[in-house]
Amino acid sequence: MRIRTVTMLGLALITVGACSASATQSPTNAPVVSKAPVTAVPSAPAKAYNLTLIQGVAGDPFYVTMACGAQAEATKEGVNLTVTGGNKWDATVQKPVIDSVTAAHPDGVMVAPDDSKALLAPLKAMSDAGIKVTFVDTKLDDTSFAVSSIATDNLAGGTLAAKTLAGLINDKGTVLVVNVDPGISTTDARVKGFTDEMKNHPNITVLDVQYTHDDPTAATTITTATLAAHPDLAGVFATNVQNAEGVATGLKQASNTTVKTIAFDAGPKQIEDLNAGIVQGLIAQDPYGIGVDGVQQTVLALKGGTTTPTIQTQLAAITKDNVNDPAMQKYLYKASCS
Ligand code: T6T
Repeated sequence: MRIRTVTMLGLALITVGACSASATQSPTNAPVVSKAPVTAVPSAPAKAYNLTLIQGVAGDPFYVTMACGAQAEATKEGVNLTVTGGNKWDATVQKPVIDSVTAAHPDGVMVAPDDSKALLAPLKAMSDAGIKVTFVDTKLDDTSFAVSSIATDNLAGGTLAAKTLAGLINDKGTVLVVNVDPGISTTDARVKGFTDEMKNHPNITVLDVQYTHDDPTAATTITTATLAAHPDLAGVFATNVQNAEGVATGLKQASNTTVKTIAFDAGPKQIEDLNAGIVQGLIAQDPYGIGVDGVQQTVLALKGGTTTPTIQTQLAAITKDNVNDPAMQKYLYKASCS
C-alpha cells in the first residue's frame, strides 16, 4: 500500500499504488488502496498462450502506450500478443472487432470497451466461449465474468482536476467540461469527480457537460462557441487526449490567453500545448503499467492462479514546471514503442 502526495505549484502529484476492492481515504481524498501480490501462480506447463489486446480506439497515444506495456510483458512471459482496435471511439465500430476476436479464439483478451452497457452481449459471448477476459482502462458495468478490471482511479483524477482548476481561477468564474460520450466508465468517473468537487466551490459555475464523440474538431467547435457565449469563461476541463487537443486548438484560434485548462492524459501534442502555456495541467495516467498488469492478470488466470478483481494504477499531475523531471517520464505517452 502506498500513496505519495507532493504539492507542485498548486497541482498535487498523486501516485496511488495498485489495486483491490477495499479503499480508504487519504488526507487528500485520493483513495489509498492495497495491492494484492501477483504470486499465487501454480506451477503449470509452459504454454505460449495467444492473447489479444482490443484497444478503445486504435492510434490514440494512450492505447499505443498501453500496447507497448502489454507487448513488453508478453515478451517477458513468453506469450503471443496481437493488438487490434476500431478506427473511432464507437461501440458499433468496436462490436464487430470484438466478434472477430472471439471467432479467432485466443486464450485471453484484454479489452477496453467503448461503452459500459452496449458491449455486454459480445463480451459475455467471448467469455462464454472460454476466453479469459480482462478489462483494461474502461470496463463494463457488469464485471462479474472478468479476470480483473485495471484502470486509473478516474474519480480521484476528476477531483484533482477540479481542485487544481479552482485554484488556477481563484475559486470563481464559469467553467466548461468537454467530454467524450456518456456511458464510458473512465470519463464518466472523471466528470463525477470533477462536478462533485466543484460543489465545494460555490463561486464557480459549471456549464452543462458537452460531448464530442472523441472528435477533436468537435471539441474545437464547442470551445469556440462557448467563448462566444461566455466571454468571461474562466476554465476548461478536457477529459481525454482528443478533447484536450481540440480545446487547445480552439483557444489558440481565439488567441485566448486567459482561460485556464486542465486535461486528462499526456499525449505528445498535449505536452506541446503544456509547454506552450495553452494548457496549465495534465492529469496523466500510466497506460504502460495498465498494459503490463493486463497481460499479467490474464496469464495468471490462464495458469489457474488467483487474480485481483480490481487494480488501480498510478496517476500524476504534470505541469510545465515538472514535465522534464525524471519521475514524470513514465507518465508521458508514446506515439510508438521504439
Ligand atoms: O483517457 C484515455 C482513456 O483512459 C479513456 O478511457 C479514453 O480516452 C483516452 O484513451 C485518451 O484519449
